[in-house]
Amino acid sequence: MHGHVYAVGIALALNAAHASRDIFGFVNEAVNNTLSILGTPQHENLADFLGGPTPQGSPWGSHTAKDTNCYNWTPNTGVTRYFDWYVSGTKCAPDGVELDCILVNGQFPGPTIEANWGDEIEIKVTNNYEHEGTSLHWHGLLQKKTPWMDGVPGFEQCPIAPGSSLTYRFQADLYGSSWWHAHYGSQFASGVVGPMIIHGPKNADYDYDVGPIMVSDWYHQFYNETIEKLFTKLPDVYIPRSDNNLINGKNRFDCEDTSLPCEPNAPLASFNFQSGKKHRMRFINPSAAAVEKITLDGHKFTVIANDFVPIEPYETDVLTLAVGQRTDAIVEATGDPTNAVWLRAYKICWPTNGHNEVKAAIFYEDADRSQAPTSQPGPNAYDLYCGNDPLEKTQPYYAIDPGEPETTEIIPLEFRPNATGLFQGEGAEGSNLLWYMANRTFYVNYNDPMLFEAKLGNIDFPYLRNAHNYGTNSSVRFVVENTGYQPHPMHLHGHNMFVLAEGPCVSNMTVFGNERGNTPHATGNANGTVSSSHSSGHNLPPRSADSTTTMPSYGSCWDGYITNPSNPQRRDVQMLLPGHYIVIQWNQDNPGVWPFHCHIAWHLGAGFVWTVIEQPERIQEYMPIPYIMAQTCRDWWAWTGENVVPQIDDGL
Ligand SMILES: *[C@@H]1O[C@H](CO)[C@@H](O)[C@H](O)[C@H]1NC(C)=O
Ligand SMILES: *[C@@H]1O[C@H](CO)[C@@H](O)[C@H](O)[C@H]1NC(C)=O
Ligand SMILES: *[C@@H]1O[C@H](CO)[C@@H](O)[C@H](O)[C@H]1NC(C)=O
Ligand SMILES: *[C@@H]1O[C@H](CO)[C@@H](O)[C@H](O)[C@H]1NC(C)=O
Ligand SMILES: *[C@@H]1O[C@H](CO)[C@@H](O)[C@H](O)[C@H]1NC(C)=O
Ligand SMILES: *[C@@H]1O[C@H](CO)[C@@H](O)[C@H](O)[C@H]1NC(C)=O
Ligand SMILES: [Cu+2]
Repeated sequence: MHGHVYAVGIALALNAAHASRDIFGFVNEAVNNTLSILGTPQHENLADFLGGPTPQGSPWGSHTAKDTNCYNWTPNTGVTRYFDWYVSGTKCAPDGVELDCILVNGQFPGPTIEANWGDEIEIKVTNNYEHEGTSLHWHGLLQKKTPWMDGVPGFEQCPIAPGSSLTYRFQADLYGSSWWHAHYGSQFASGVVGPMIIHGPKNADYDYDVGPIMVSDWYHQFYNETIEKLFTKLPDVYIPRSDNNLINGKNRFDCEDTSLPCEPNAPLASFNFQSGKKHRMRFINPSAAAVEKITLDGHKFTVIANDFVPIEPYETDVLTLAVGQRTDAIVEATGDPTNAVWLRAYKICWPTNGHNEVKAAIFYEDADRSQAPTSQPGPNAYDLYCGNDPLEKTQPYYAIDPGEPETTEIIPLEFRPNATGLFQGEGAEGSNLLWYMANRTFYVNYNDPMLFEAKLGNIDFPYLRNAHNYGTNSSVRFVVENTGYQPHPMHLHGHNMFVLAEGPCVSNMTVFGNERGNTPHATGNANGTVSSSHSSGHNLPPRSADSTTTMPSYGSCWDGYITNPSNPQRRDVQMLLPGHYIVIQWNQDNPGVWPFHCHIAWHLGAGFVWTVIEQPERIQEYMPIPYIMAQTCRDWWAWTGENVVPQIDDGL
């Protein structure tokens, strides 16, 4: 069976023979009440595509990954996949620690979207979370035919008011592995996430598709408390630390480390291997902040795709995923049929309270499933490097030469208080730290989506919208310069970015205050402990290295060298390391109003957003924004007429 839609009221048949104390991911409501079958024995391998044999052999006919430019061709399958989702506040306990969460259909991770390339996807989203609006974003899809369906509040829609629904409908315009998540506040850090698998042509052979493997940090604090503390008054600087690490929403916790209600022995995730066969594993990082290092004891990965971009396969023994990133890898089961080994994920590059490693069991077909694996970690299991694999290694399978851009922006980053006083957020009682991109920070207006204003011909947005009109330029290049000591996974909506170059921007001494490039608070150490003595009692006070004054002249970091100029890496999230720059570029082939932002929840919420206005004349003249989008605003305005929206953060 493939492609189930696990809707509300899912009843999971628990096999009584599977003892409830089995640690390997049997859905067990006593200790893990999140009703997700991901990473449990109930989850089955995925098919090559949904719906069985077709007259053309596949839903995309004879098109291959090698010969198809998916930025200008998409199959039209005529098939719609329907989903019915309810967002609600609930208790959940993925690792046995009971918390307030916001979940879709009571599941964590949320329901899987599975479709074929070119299918339509229709998702009715009802907001049953009584305290707040919400909106869902379909990460990595281009939304070329329906840019109003991208799900960013204040950009393409009003939030879905409590008690209201919005039916999203869009085409699966790229293929591969991805995720969906709330884009309202930082709701995604409290559970509003799930996988999205789009079947398309293969660029490598394998026997089994193991399906989505979501690897994420986990906080034992509800997201709005974290946000409120982030916006406390200087000189207090609050550093949100993650509490645990999860694979498909599963791990256990040492209950002595928490005062919250806690059940020990929550189940771990498990997956099945067949000896001698090749397995496709779809790794996704939906963390709030951490970089994940993923290894599989005694096995190698062959990387075949990054984000929604198939690449020329290469081998590695460790995968590095920053927030929002995905890697599809093939693992050959080289062990014998009785083997059982650990899949490991280790969270780095963000302060933690420990519990950095999560393990899931990989059982070969004849393994003793009652025993935990005893395999040992590989040499790179606890590697601390936050960056993605070198650009030389990650060549797209379908080559595109980006050419020279028509316009270029240099974007230096800063983390500093509002020089003139308060953050606009109503809840903030004084000056606090905000992110600035080229001296501009960001704050959204939920009530007035920018795409709708652009449709009316108004693109003269308030300063705090940080909006930049790239007009009819055929392509745009950004040089983003990070002189600070924090890493930033940079995400652009509506496009796959060409990643032309990356490299160091300033010396380790300037960024970190030492030549070794050590920064316990930013990159973590082997056990994730954060040194509080490092900087006068605070972990991350504003340091001079984060201020524009330390750079002699912006635009001086990149020497103009492009990696693989005729076919540079493309993806939708790229890691920008501390003290480094990245050079990205995209073709303006998708009229819309798109955010370019850091995907760390606690940075995204603190002003780290740049608004790209792409081809506004075409928005005004041609874009048929449907009536339901206006209705969502009317519902929102009605709700906010009677309820106060305490928007402390920038809204995204
Ligand atoms: C967080 O949300 C809950 C539910 O709306 C609310 O009761 C609580 O006051 C909020 N906390 C903060 C710090 O905003
Ligand atoms: C900075 O403070 C001023 C004065 O209080 C306020 O008008 C402005 O909106 C603030 N800027 C931001 C980005 O919050
Ligand atoms: C940054 O913006 C502020 C206004 O918000 C302005 O006063 C200041 O001169 C700008 N700084 C630079 C270096 O452009
Ligand atoms: C290209 O973008 C720049 C902003 O970087 C803008 O000033 C210019 O008007 C745009 N050119 C066209 C032809 O739209
Ligand atoms: C800076 O630190 C990094 C580690 O973060 C190290 O790899 C690099 O060699 C250092 N650079 C110099 C010039 O010492
Ligand atoms: C964790 O790291 C800190 C700082 O490097 C060190 O002082 C401490 O001993 C380490 N703890 C363990 C259990 O390794
Ligand atoms: Cu960031």
